[in-house]
Amino acid sequence: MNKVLVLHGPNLNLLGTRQPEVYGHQTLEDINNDLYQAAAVGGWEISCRQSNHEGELIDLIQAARLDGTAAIIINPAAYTHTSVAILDALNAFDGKVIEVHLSNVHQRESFRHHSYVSLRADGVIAGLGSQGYRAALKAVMAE
Ligand code: CA2
Repeated sequence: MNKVLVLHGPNLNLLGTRQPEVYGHQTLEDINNDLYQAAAVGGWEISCRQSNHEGELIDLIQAARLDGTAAIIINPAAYTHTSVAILDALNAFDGKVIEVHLSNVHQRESFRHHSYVSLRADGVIAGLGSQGYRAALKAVMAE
């Protein structure tokens, strides 16, 4: 069965509890449940993981290299703008990579305009809220 890994970076475990005007009202569990359902309908295996730790996200990306994962959908959160290490880990992954941001990072502070992960991503979705994850999964499953 085709396999996709969804990675959520730091602080995204707080979704739905604060700053709904920026990140929406859905919790991370709501988003993941929606993705599990859509993947099941499409016949894909899916794993959704969140971590507040850069090294743990890197370990998960490295594990995906070896377990037959076909694609990674990643919202690296603040690490988007800082992490060469996550970029390096993604560069060692052969499958498809889609970068997702809930907010339109280009409408926000200038430090959010640069993404290391975009150097590797096959596609980038920003500003569509939780629908961005669903769109990313649809693109992955269409391959
Ligand atoms: O728009 C996005 O998805 C971001 O990746 C979210 C990150 C931010 O650093 C990026 O620039 C853009 C922040 C995630 C923090 O999530 C929270 C959710 C609820 C309450 C507080 C933080």
